[in-house]
Amino acid sequence: MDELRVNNSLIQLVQGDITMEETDAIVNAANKQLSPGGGVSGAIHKAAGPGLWEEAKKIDGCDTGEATITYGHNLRAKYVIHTVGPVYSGSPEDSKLLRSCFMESLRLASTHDVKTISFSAISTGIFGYPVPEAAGVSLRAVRDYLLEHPEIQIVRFVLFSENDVAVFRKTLETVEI
Ligand code: AR6
Repeated sequence: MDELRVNNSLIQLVQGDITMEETDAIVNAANKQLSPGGGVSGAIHKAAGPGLWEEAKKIDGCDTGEATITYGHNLRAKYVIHTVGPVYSGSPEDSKLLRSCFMESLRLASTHDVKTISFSAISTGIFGYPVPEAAGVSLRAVRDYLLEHPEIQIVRFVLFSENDVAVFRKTLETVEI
């Protein structure tokens, strides 16, 4: 497994299906309505069962760059943290919003006693964020958070494709502690 130690915490990269993760929380690349949708969100809702949407629809949506939390229902993870990534536009605002997705998700993790958390590659599918750019923003955001928050022990990126793992691995090698 590819990993980087940040003080006593670990950033890990794995290839796989995030719905199978046994971390305390998994992070969904959600839409603003928190509805099932497609991509990883559709897969998470399918695996979690209808209770997830029942719970999520009572929340008043989620803005881009923000995050909200529900239970994991039929998933192994206790919680699903839903964050809405930016639709890639090529403007400097994209990276600010993507960084905010990670910071807000991790803040929710800390306040819910989540010690291990798995992220999908937010915004890099339907929302069109180029993977090399997203990898840099995402990995640096997590590194920065872990430097200040030792209570989070493991942050795992669960990437769907072998190519995404290769891109994240190359980027992880450039992240300084
Ligand atoms: N496990 C891990 N990663 C996955 C899985 C899975 N089971 N399935 C897909 N991916 P996307 P976005 C990867 O499009 O770009 C939805 O409809 C996928 O290969 O799911 O933030 C929402 O409702 C890609 O690398 O998220 C929103 O409307 C990554 O997850 C919109 O899409 C993210 O791709 C969000 O778009």
